[in-house]
Amino acid sequence: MLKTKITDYSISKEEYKSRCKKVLDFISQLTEDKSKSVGLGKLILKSGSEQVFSNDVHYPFRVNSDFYYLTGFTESEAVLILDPRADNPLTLYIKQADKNMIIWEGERETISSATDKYSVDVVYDIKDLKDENLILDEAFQEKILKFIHSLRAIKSSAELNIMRRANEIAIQAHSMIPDLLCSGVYEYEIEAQLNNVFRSQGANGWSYPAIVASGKSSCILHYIKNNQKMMAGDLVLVDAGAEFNYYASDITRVFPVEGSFNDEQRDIYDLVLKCQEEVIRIIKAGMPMNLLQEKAFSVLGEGLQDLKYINDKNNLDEVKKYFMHGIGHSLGIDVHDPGLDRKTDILIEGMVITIEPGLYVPEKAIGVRIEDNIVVTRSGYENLTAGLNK
Ligand SMILES: [Mn+2]
Repeated sequence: MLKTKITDYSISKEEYKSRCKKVLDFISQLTEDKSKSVGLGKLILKSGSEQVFSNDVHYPFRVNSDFYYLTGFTESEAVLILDPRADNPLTLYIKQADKNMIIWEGERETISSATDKYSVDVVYDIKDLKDENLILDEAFQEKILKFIHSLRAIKSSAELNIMRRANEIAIQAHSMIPDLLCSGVYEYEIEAQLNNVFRSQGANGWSYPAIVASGKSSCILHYIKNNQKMMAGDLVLVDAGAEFNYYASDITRVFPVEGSFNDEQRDIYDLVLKCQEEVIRIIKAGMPMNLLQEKAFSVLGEGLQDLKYINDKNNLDEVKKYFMHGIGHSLGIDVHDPGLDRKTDILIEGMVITIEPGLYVPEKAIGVRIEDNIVVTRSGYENLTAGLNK
């Protein structure tokens, strides 16, 4: 059996409270000069509803990410209202279980348990929420959500601890892969082993469906069929991460299915690795995100020209034929976390981003992407994925 580490990865009530306070202050600022028309002046957030898998079976419920960020509350059918002008600015409405639900699904939070546990001012039953309290002004809501996303982009030390653990679990899963690979093994067998480690280490599960893509499929960016038999001579691209305490990890590695890379595979792999290392090296607070993308284009362009894949390293269209996606994205409660614009934003201390250059040559069945998760610090970076070979 795999041993599970026992450590406190919770986020304090005070931290949730201070997140909500920032949002309340922001709403107050926005509404200072405005009329008190209905729907303006408050944020209404829903935790989400269960989704049907088939007939009367549901997918496991996963709470809305903004709702989780502000409350830590994870049950369905709840509503959070942030209204700085109300007597109770933070109000949580929850769906309590009736006798029948307790028999089939077990306990849910009650008014009293939720009042104890969550840092809101008051908790009511969802049945007491009047429809007129749900009228909202979409444009106003969007502004508040954008502000929440800017908060979410910068991680606290408690969040970073959770994300370190999400990475540790994913590293443990990825580390097993080389021993499992040989000709005749199916891609889904690797997927199964990854999910096994995620769950047995206490993660919620995957943070996105694992990509196990061998041969030509390694060039399909979001391949999730994972149903091919892997063959000697193929390479396999594995892009998989765990969600731990609602925070994602997102790691990609590429391996030869049997033996070692052939020369063409090796050339591409070495170039992507060189690019990733050079991009990571220049990360620090104050660095514009688009310079990371430009750095990747320049390293890959030069390498592709040397390898005679392209004629002109400065012709971006030629480079983009082989590297057609972004260098990375913000990572957090969502695997593609909001709050960081790749074209315009500047890195800030406490942001967590992925760095994932790739090169894809379908005609040679070579798809290589190498992806680590990086915390931006004042003077540089912390690589959360440093413990995994590449
Ligand atoms: Mn990614």
